[in-house]
Amino acid sequence: MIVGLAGGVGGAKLLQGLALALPDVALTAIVNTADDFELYGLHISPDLDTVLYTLAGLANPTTGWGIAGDTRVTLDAIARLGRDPWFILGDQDLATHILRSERLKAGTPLSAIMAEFASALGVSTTILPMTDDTVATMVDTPAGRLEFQEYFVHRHQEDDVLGVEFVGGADSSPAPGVLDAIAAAELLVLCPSNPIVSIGPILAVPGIREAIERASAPVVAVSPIVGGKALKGSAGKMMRELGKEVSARAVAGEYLRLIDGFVLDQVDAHLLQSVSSLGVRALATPAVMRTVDDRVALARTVLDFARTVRTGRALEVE
Ligand code: FO1
Repeated sequence: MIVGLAGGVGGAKLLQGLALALPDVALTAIVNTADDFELYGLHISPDLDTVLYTLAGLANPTTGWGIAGDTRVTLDAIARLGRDPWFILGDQDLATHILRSERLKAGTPLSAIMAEFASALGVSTTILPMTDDTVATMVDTPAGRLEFQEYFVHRHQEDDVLGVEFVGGADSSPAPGVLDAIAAAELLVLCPSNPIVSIGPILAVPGIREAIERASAPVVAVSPIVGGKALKGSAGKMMRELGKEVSARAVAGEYLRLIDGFVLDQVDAHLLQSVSSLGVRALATPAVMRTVDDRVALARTVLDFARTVRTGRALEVE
């Protein structure tokens, strides 16, 4: 079994590559839910839905999130009633949020709801939320403490980031199946998602980091930073504002003692030695996934590389 930890768009793309490269191997995705929020009384789970739609072949190819060809009739009507439709929810996408909210209100755990959705859409990958509990990424800025989507979408990531907190994280428990999947994994992949606000919340759920540290499988991370910039989203700007270097090497540094191998893009090949000096095996390869073929190719490279990395995360650190 292969287990991938993922946030939204970048993580979903590599998960799709893994699913297509190894159609007969069980794949489990453990997905960030700390970006979840409520809007119009509905529970929105952006990263879970991005993974679900991508694996179902439904994702909007331009944005990576939302559903291809979706319309905005409801959102236009919401705007006509005087509300600023700052978060784009297509009509088909809204069906997911309506049903999920109804099921949550009836007491069904998020993990069970995602299993139902995956089955309905013919997705064989097990898509697990990191937790069924409520965890919320809060971003501290000069304008005050902001909910993640308020910072990320509504305010266009323009505020300086002074700090990040995963409220509820310390009191949360892994969703059913998460720890078992990690223990049973033959390979663990930290997908190319923001290390701070996508993978960070998953590792903050008590028990998950420890389970990965204990896992006998090799752990390989793929850098979301290419050429000193984030492929998507706010990782670069956020890392800089938090006083971190914006580089693939800094991402590897975030995962110290957790990973055995690190995959970075070929344009960052000059960082290989510096990543190796962290005690992590490193590989440079084309890591930008523009097409579905790119996703499969990167997945195959990660799988081949994982066979060569030595597990033993207590490696010496410079
Ligand atoms: N990202 C945006 O930048 N703008 C949006 O309006 C937006 C809407 C949206 C709707 C559903 C969904 O599943 C994701 C959506 N995203 C949108 C992506 C999302 O906000 C972020 O990419 C993730 O939360 C970060 O991983």
